[in-house]
Amino acid sequence: MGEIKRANTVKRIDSFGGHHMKFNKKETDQLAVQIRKNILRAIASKGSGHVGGSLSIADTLAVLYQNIMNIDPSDPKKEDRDYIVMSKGHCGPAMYAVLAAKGFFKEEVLDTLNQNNTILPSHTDRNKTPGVDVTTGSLGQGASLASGVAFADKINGNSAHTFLILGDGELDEGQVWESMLFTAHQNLVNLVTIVDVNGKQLDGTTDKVCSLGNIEKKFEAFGYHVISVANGNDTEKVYMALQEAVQEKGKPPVVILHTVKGAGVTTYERMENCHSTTVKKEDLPMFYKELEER
Ligand SMILES: Cc1ncc(C[n+]2csc(CCOP(=O)(O)OP(=O)(O)O)c2C)c(N)n1
Repeated sequence: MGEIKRANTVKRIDSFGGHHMKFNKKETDQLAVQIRKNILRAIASKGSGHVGGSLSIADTLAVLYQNIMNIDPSDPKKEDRDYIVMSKGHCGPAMYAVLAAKGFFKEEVLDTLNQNNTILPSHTDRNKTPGVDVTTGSLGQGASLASGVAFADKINGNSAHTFLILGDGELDEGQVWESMLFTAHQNLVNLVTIVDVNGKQLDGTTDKVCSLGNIEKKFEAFGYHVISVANGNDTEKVYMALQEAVQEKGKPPVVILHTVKGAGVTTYERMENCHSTTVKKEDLPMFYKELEER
């Protein structure tokens, strides 16, 4: 964990994008389209992968990287950066898609997804990819890691935010609820939790596998400031929610996004199970066309 440590008392000045930048929906939607194309391209290079949960979180990643996060593609380790923890680490392709679109590395690298000696392993790994700060893949662990990063920042007086992305299926992990107890107990308002509620997990709907009940009420009961977004694939709605979250000073914020698994590509939206599936190279032009038109 040594490298995760930051210097003490790094203070954010006015460079924090989201607070001062006007939201440009067209630009953000264009980035979301590019992210989706990159996800499909990367997975097609391997033949199959985690399509559904990568596509459902694409709009949020566009908003975070375009409008909210303090990051610098030319200096991925800059000291006062915000951290992002893709706790549903199987959605590595979504992270690589946005990082490539933002220039952390060349888009051609996407074609090496999950191959030998790649810098883009199936699940996110902080030792391999520029822009990835936390290694994930074992569901639930990212939640504790994110709480730890935010706690360290609080102790050290750093004003950066940590953005934690959880899947709804991932909420079946007990470790998530332990980290929530801790986050509320330490009042980590610098930790912005985001839950991608696409209603499906690996082998069925979350209702069928292990019902979560009312996710909003559960977070509220744990002491969170709950922001629920009915259409979590609308960049403007997501932006407004994240703005509220980063400005929240009373309780740890959580943004609960109701999304569609496979969002943006009809073939995957309609598929009963698009969690991990094939993407054929020959279908890419058709998918790209749909993305540009929608
Ligand atoms: C501890 C652990 N158990 C099981 C798995 C296998 N697994 C990978 S993805 C997944 C489903 C996750 O569903 P969700 O969090 O809703 O992700 P999304 O639908 O957004 O892709 C499971 C069970 C895992 N990676 N880690």
